[in-house]
Amino acid sequence: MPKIDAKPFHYEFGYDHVALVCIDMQRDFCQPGGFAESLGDNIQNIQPCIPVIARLQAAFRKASLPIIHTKECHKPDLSDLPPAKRDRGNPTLRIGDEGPMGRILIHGEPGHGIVTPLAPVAGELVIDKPGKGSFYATDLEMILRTRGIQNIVLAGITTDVCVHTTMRDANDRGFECLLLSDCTAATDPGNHAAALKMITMQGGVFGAHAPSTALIAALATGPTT
Ligand code: C5J
Repeated sequence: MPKIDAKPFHYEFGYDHVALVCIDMQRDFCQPGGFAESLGDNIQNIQPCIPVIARLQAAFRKASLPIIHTKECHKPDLSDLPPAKRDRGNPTLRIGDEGPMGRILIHGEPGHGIVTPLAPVAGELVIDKPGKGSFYATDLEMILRTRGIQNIVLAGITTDVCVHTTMRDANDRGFECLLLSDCTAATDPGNHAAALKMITMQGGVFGAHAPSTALIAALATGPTT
């Protein structure tokens, strides 16, 4: 069983029980004119993780291991968008408003799509989610349990919001989580660092974190080691 040098503990996983969950790598978060920019967030802080995640995805695909993608979005009639989410803050465009990439964070619009370098390939599951956590109002838990997944590797954005919420919810459900520090990003680098630090408290309260290098090397070696 491979052991990854992670913080605050070595992370072990079984090749038959691991899945990569790539969270919300959508144009609406990564590209100009989308949801993140409308909130005043600095998307330049999240763009550098795109090529690193692409290398990670390639390693999972080469090892024939599952990748699950999530996309944060809402129904065109906004029936799954509570005012507590839509009315938050003072953005230039709110969820559902028409922007340069179509309606902000709405299912089926160009902004809702995953950025081209990280696009899912045939056979990979894509989960639409209305919340921050990937388990809320989705089939993710059933999908993972049906496939015998016990180890979740987390990549995507943003570290401090949707990735952290997903990691916490996964830990509560008994999944062993590894967050990859160079395959995640926050619009505020200080929040990214804080999110990593929080993981290490209490001996790894939600799991562990590590850069992707050791995991990619382990995947390349394969299950015989
Ligand atoms: C946010 C996310 N920040 N994917 N979504 O609303 O982190």
